[in-house]
Amino acid sequence: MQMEPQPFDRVLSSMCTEPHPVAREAAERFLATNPGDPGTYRTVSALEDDAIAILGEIAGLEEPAGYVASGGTEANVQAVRIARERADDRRPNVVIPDSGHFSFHKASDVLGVELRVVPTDDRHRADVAAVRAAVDEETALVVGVAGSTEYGRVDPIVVLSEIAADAGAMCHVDAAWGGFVLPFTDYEWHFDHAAIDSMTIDPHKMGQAAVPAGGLLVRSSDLLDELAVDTPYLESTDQATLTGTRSGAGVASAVAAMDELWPDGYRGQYVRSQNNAEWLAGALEQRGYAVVEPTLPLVAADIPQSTFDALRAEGWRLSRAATGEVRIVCMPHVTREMLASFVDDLDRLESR
Ligand code: 0PR
Repeated sequence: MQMEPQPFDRVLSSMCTEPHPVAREAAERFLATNPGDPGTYRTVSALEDDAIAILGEIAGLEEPAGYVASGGTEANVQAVRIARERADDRRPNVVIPDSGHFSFHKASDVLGVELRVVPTDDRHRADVAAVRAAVDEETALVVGVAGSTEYGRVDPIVVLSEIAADAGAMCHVDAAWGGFVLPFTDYEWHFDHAAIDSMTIDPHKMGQAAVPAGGLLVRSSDLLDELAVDTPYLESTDQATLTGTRSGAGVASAVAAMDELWPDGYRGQYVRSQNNAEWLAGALEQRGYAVVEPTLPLVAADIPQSTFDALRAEGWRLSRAATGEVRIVCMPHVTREMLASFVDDLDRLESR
């Protein structure tokens, strides 16, 4: 029996989306290639250079360096690994706001670094005073989030990077989700704006590439050397990625999507998504729900548990933030029509 994937028409909390048609086509074409062996799979290896060049342009990186990872988790783990390597023999700690993604907990487990999780302020952004207080001479890395998973908020990246620099620590920005919408906002989030050492920016989220396509960028290629291990029997001599064999489909689809959409296509999508988020926030507020204002295209709202359960039973794919709000991520597949139908269902269920 042939199985079909779940349709996107009621998916509201995911950070994945329908890949752009050109990305889907490129993924299929490169399905059997392995950029983990660039000596053999030369075309996809060249495409990876293109991917990093465009990601670098998006993120304001003058001399682009990095690689296409399996996702934001791998990119974040590797960023922590680079910082740990740079921190010499000290037992290092990583300072991160509580809005940081759970992949940093995996990094901490795997790499044996201490995670110092500090509170966010009333706007769900890293509390700068708390970050400053947590940083000490053993801090290897300060993490800022540019587009948080739960509320889509952007930390004060410039200040965080200054705190890091003052402490002799590195600064990592997690723009896994936000990286493809932030270029069209006034936020200061990228390499040109601050002393950032590394960044996660995922084509397989708002970038409309096929999974798996995460992005790790580093300020200079010597930072990648911290990750490199020798690969004696391959034509290439070392490998900086965490995975060995990896998907050429992700790499090729990332390039196809970015070639097609950067910048105008992404700008148009940002405008549509942001308008949708603001429309939904307004509709929910009108109905008396407490809403976290969508500063990026992500709406969080206090919807009672019984309604949440009823909506899920109707097929809406929804999840909650740690503090309970329902999250609606306005990904490219989330149209105004879909949101209107969601609000209709909400009205019908609430009036029962
Ligand atoms: N950094 C941030 C800010 C993220 O939001 C995420 C994932 C990651 C890193 C990790 O990225 P990968 O999942 O690519 O490794 N945020 C979503 C989340 O955890 C991922 C997700 C995607 C969840 C699709 C569900 C889903 O259907 O909620």
